[in-house]
Amino acid sequence: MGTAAALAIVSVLCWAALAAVRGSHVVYPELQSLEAKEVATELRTGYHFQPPKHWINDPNGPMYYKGLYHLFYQYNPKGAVWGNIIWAHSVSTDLIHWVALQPAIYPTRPFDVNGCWSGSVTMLPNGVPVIMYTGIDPHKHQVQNVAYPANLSDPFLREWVKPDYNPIIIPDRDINASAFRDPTTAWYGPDGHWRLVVGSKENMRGTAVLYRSRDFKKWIKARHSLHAGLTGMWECPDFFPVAVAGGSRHHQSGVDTAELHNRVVAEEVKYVLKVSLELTRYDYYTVGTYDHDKERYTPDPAFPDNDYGLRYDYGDFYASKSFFDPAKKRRVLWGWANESDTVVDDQHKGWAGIQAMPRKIFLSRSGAQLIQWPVEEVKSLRAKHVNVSNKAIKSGKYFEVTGFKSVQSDMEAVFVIRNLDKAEKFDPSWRTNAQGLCKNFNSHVKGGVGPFGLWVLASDDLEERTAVFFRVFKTNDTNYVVLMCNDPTRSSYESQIYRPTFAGFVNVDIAKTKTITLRTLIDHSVVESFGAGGRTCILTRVYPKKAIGDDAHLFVFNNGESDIKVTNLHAWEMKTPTMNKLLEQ
Ligand SMILES: *[C@@H]1O[C@H](CO)[C@@H](O)[C@H](O)[C@H]1NC(C)=O
Ligand SMILES: *[C@@H]1O[C@H](CO)[C@@H](O)[C@H](O)[C@H]1NC(C)=O
Ligand SMILES: *[C@@H]1O[C@H](CO)[C@@H](O)[C@H](O)[C@H]1NC(C)=O
Ligand SMILES: *[C@@H]1O[C@H](CO)[C@@H](O)[C@H](O)[C@H]1NC(C)=O
Ligand SMILES: *[C@H]1O[C@@H](CO)[C@H](O)[C@@H](O)[C@@H]1NC(C)=O
Repeated sequence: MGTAAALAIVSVLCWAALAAVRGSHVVYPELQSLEAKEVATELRTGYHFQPPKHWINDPNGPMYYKGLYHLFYQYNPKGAVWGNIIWAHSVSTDLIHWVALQPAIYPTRPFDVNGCWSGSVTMLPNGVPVIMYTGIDPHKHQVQNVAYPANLSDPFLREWVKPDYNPIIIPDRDINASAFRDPTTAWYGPDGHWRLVVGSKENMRGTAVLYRSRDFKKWIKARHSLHAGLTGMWECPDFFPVAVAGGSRHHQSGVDTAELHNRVVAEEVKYVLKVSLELTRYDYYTVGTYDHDKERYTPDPAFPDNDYGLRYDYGDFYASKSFFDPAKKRRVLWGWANESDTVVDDQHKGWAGIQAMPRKIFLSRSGAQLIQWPVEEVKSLRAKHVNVSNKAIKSGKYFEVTGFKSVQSDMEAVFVIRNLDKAEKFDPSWRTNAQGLCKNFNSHVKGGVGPFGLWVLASDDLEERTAVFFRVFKTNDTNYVVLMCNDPTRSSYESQIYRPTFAGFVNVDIAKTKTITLRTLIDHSVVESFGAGGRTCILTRVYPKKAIGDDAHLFVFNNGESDIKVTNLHAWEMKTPTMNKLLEQ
């Protein structure tokens, strides 16, 4: 079928009542197995993870095994919309260059005949990795299955075997069998039991249903869940330890989930519980304590445990999963960034979805939040470099960073604010609505201190541009609030594109530092920003029409009354790594 015919069908179907939601994805039955004939390259990302074509979503079971990083992910081998879900599999030596292997897990047995959904890997003490994933059975019930490598000597772990004793966890009568998925990595308790949680809901209550097992085969549901909250279905829970400052290990080092039976270690760690909210489509986390005996996780009171909780990322970033990397003693986070264009666009492009750059995560020194930073290996892609130093930007002015191609680049900047007197007054009721605040005070609205920051993927006439910026408000004479925004409302002039002004507050003492840093990874249709050294992160997908290829420009702007100074700005063109080339076998 030609593209025109395919598109005609698409436009008839998409907006018809056929679209339904299954799991948490919109389902287009007629498009699920419509093979992409062509792959549109114009807005494809260069160094973000993606397969050669078709739909991807959640990262699954990331791990390190015998010198290789493994990433599995939810994949539709047959089309560019959600459906036919299997576990695709890729490996890398550096988290940057990827080779695609044959799919690891796909429907073969009654316990996963209707889909192989998300899950995690647990490294058993004998060095054997085991996958636990959600299978969709003949009754469309969500059940949990395990799979083991067929050949432990193969560092690629190409082949996985599903034992006949699957499924190993089935929903009992108290559990909604249509809302019971995404098992976590298991942790080992001092009592010799493995434990893990599965995401679920009871009416509006999201729950992390707890199971325990001695042999990883027979699992028993605990009397109460690990934790629950009134936020609707919890998808993709992730539960892991983080080092605290002042302990015997550096606070930036990762802690292996499996190490936790050791009580000495337990005194030097806090726990993080992250859940993905099916209703609002974002990932939030709390930091707290875990009581092995009572089998309970308790968030520390300082962390809002609700819709206003701290987020890994205030933009397009969902279904994330972390793993402990023993090679570099760090915890690495993967997260899925979906498309913001339409299903018609995705059919046309032949692909949909990327993974955000893997991020190193750790608890901040103060313990108030997690810090995220692109893994250091990203720097290996840096090529042509330009820099700007000590450049003042007066009120209402901007300048272009020239001499390099910014369409696929990495940029780090340090902004200095000399004077905070002009900061606008902050209304305490705005505390819970950074996104709404950024919508009202967008990059075109002149401010006191800020908006200042970048226009990325901008056309030379600035008709198209995505703004990444900061704005400082004053609560009183000594206290300030910093807002970080991503405003894609002028990224292109396609009316159908989803482009909310994403925003988060930044936990910095601006009165003391007078400085704020910004790192932005620009990659054709993704803008991934890390404010204040990774305290606030925002990823956005944008689809410029003019600002593509060599016509994409990078500007620094200041639309506030106070002058701003860029003390240092470094920008690099980024090379294109090997991205999921099929391994010759
Ligand atoms: C297991 O993997 C190793 C390493 O790739 C290989 O040499 C060996 O032939 C494999 N064994 C089987 C039974 O496939
Ligand atoms: C079970 O979950 C499904 C999917 O979210 C929902 O449609 C259904 O109403 C739930 N059933 C009950 C009894 O809550
Ligand atoms: C920044 O660029 C200038 C030239 O514009 C150069 O002399 C200087 O060495 C560069 N600094 C760094 C740190 O690369
Ligand atoms: C300013 O606001 C902060 C935080 O809201 C508060 O702790 C502090 O006491 C206030 N200072 C004054 C002088 O009102
Ligand atoms: C990504 O796409 C946008 C636009 O279609 C939706 O509004 C988001 O809900 C969706 N995000 C996720 C995590 O599915």
